[in-house]
Amino acid sequence: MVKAVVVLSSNEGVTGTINFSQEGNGPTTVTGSLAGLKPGLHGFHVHAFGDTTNGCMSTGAHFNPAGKEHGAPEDENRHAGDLGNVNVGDDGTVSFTITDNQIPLSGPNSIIGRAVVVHSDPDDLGRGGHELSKSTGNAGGRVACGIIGLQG
Ligand SMILES: *[C@@H]1O[C@H](CO)[C@@H](O)[C@H](O)[C@H]1NC(C)=O
Ligand SMILES: [Cu+2]
Ligand SMILES: [Zn+2]
Repeated sequence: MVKAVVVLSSNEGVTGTINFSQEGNGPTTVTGSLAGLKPGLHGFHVHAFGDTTNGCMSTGAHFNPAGKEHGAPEDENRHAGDLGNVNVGDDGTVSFTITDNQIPLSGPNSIIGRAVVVHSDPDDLGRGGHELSKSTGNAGGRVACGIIGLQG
């Protein structure tokens, strides 16, 4: 079992911790708990770089080792980092569990050392018809991010 954790940082009052675990070459389970977000959907992605020298902007684009277009988690044509949206309640919090096959914690496409980014707006999952739909899901600003680190 490989485990990883993200502690989010934010200039906008968002807090949260996200746990990752993977058994062998099986799917990765992601469990998270976030607070301080506006109610509704927020894009939730793995971005390419674990670099926050210029805040969340330094984490680069969505992790995309296969050179695909932006999409929904269930799409064949998606970035590996496309984990869809989290749905925040009226109290500004959300707890969620995601299971995904494209975000391994070991091997050449490992997400260890990359970053999780939470966005201000909904991810349109590539379907919004906006000029950014096929690259970012038009999910707006980066309100929180954190580096994915190995956990003991
Ligand atoms: C993450 O894992 C820690 C233990 O390693 C646990 O205390 C915490 O509740 C977990 N968080 C979530 C959101 O599952
Ligand atoms: Cu993103
Ligand atoms: Zn994407």
